[in-house]
Amino acid sequence: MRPDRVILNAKSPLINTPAWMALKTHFERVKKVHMVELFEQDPERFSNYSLQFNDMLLDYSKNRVTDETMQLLFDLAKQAGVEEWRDKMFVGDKINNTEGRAVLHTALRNRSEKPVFVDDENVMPLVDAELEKMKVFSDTVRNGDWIGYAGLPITNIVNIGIGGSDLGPNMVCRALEPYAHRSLRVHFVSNVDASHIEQLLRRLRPETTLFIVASKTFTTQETLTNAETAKQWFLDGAGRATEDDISKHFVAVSTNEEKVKAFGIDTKNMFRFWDWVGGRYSLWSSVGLASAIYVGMDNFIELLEGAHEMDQHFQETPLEENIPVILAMLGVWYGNFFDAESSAVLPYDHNLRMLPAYLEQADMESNGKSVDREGRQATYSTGKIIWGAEGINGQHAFYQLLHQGTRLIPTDFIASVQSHGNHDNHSQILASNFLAQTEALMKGRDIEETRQQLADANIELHKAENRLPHMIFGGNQPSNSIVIKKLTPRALGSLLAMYEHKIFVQGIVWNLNSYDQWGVELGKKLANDILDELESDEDLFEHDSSTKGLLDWFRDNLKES
Ligand code: G6Q
Repeated sequence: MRPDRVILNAKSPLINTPAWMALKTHFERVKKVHMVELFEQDPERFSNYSLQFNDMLLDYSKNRVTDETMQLLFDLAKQAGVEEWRDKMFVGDKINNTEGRAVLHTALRNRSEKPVFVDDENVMPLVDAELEKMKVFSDTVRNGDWIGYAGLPITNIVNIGIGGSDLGPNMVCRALEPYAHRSLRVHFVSNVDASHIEQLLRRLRPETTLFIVASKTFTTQETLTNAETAKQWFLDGAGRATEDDISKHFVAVSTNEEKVKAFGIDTKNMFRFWDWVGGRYSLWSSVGLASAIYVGMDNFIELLEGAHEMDQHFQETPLEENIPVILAMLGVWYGNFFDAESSAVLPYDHNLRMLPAYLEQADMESNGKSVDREGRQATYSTGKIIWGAEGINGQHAFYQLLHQGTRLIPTDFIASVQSHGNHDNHSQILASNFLAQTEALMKGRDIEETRQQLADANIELHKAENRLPHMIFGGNQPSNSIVIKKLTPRALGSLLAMYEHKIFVQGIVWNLNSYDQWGVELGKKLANDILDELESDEDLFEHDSSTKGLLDWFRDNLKES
């Protein structure tokens, strides 16, 4: 086996620090404790391990923790300087050290009067002006006053973007569907596979379609290719439309004015944001334009308000009662001490079905790093694999592994009590499944109980004994229950900000820069190099035999298509 190709001389010291070592010792003592015992020992466990924030309830009592565990985890957070780093983030210090940038998605939703400075400039007037521009534009489209080249109002909005310029607004539109304008439809095109845009365009008419080209850099190949295809479709399909009509059907969201102009979009149709907003943290900025049009600016502002309230909670609440901090430290506990590889997000609200995909990016792109802030090797696990799907569907699919697999998979169960649907019986069934699953994951089913159930079902003794080992559930699988009263724009804002801050805290504990993404940049560069080779049919770069073999296979078969 070849040795590691990357050998960094320095190692991050985290695992030798007092707080870490204290947790290690503690872990050895408590690792086998079953949650059933913890609940038996403390009849008040629910009230001791749950918190309320506005209309949100966090119950973290079904975790493999004691008071001592939590105290040691908070000690670790303090030792890592979570409070100091948090304060630096909110005041615009350039905590994204590899790119020399501030990290200020919180300024986008700063609903207080407080100024926020980047390089001595108060950015709040810029933020407010852009929000105002979004309001005017979204009102105009929603009221039917934005008239296309053929004299018709807009009925379909197509957001062309990828990654951070797609997942956030897409997820928000799905989550807030009940608030959507009834005669507007919104679509998201991200994949450069032509099937994506073609299948959509077949259903649309140029006269009534508005394209939002969303790209922070305005250099992303997939987005610009899709945008060019859309432009061509518009010009070809629109009959008497000319280049001048593009301004009625194409707007841009970007930080890069030059590139927007070069693409042919009038900069008066450009919505701005700034380099201190990371792509995956940008849904609060003008990247949220599609969602603002879809649900209306008032609801978009409510979303910001909800996030701002969570920002205040995160800033002002002691660590011991601080929801993002608690969730983050529980994640550290399982990832670094129990060696949990992944963590599942299981929303039971259908409208939150895109949340897992959104959080996959938010979390894994932020904390999927193996080098610490100072460039030293991280000798401990960092970001976990985040995955998930609608909880209720998962019960009929992958939950088997959660209940009886060999891995420890901590879960976030998310529910809204009051559905936007009109059938109460559905809500009760949904809630009962939610409650039953977290209970079963915690308690499991021991041998005696299982034997009794088999006897009650009149299963013959020898069959029952054969079946017995397969029907035992170990339990002790941790879960957080995050329950909101109703999925309103405000509640959604708080929920998303909660996860953003959880990710932040974990990044600080692991001493990472959560705000760069060199892995993504690598993908963009490599693809461009290989594209040159595909287009020119010449071998321009050295490749391993696998990549070369595949490249040739693609070349041969692309010629045929
Ligand atoms: C987000 C990432 C990445 C980015 C996309 C699109 O944090 O950097 O997902 O959002 O690559 O980039 P553009 O917005 O520049 O097109």
